[in-house]
Amino acid sequence: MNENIVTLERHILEEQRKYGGRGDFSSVLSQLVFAAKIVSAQVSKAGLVDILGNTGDTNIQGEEVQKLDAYANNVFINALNYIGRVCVMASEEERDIILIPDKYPKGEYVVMFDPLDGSSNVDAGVSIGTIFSIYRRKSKGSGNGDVEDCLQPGYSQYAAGYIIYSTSTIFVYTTGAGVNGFTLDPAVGEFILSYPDIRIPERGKIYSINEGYYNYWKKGTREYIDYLKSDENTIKKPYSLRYIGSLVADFHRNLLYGGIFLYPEDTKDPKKPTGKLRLLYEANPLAYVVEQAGGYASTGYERILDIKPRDLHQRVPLIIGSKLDVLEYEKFAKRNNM
Ligand code: AHM
Ligand code: MG
Repeated sequence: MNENIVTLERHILEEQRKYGGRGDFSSVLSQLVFAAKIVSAQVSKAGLVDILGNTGDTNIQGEEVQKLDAYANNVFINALNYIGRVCVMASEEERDIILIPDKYPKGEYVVMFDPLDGSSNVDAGVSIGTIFSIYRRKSKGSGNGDVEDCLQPGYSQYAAGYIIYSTSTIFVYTTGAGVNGFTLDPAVGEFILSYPDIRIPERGKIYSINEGYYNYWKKGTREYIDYLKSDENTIKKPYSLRYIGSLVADFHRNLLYGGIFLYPEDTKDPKKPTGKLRLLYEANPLAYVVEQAGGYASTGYERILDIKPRDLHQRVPLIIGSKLDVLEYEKFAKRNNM
């Protein structure tokens, strides 16, 4: 074997040696890697559910088949709850915080995740992903953590990342010292370093937004999108529109090639006037990744990582990607959206 091949496990180990510690954090990360492999295997069989047994139905072995997002949620919870390193979890799929069962010891870390983002795309075989965010606990003692441990601002994140289930499965993460991506080699079941030290171009050529909502956006957002396509835009023209409708996939492409992803606030659903995406499970972890890669994430008015969360399922406008593009959007938003 080529001695320069860096597996994700090796990377985790080398980081631990570099920064010291008892390996508690490494074991949280290793369990996320393990869960990612399980979910990846299941996602790759997604097109067969109609044949092997559908959601809510029983399959040919007489077992109930779970929806893929509920399945992924259970995989991540069960991979993390017994290791004695986690004190509390939260998931986009669960209304309340997830406590560690009494029989297991509790640890120092808080883990939050969106177990399967973009799952409405599953039936069409479109890329989907998992997004995760890790914090140190704030609560005292060695018992369960609480909701305040989960409501820390994004700048306090200890680590964050995502897994994209696509033509290949890719695990991208940061611990605050750059961003690295690893591709799963299905033949040996290992993630191999394939995108070392990812840097997002300062300016991109891609914009990603659900333009069908144009009439529901605020004025500043409409002006910004008009501007990208107009002759006034002398910086980089034309921008290409790329929108998969699967956040992890749209984000990952823009991270590699440069670009801006926008899910701004709109008036489409008066119950969700602040956009659709969740601060804790989607915006914060991706904001941490993008900043570590040299990009920026904003609501249009303020830095995502500076927001003090109020509740577990809070939604925020999310504008994220190449730094100069996001800063330019902010100018339009601050002028005409507020
Ligand atoms: P989900 O968490 O219910 O899967 O929804 C999040 C998804 C994102 O992946 C994607 O960016 C967005 O919803 C697309 O929404 P829309 O169809 O409104 O453009
Ligand atoms: Mg989601």
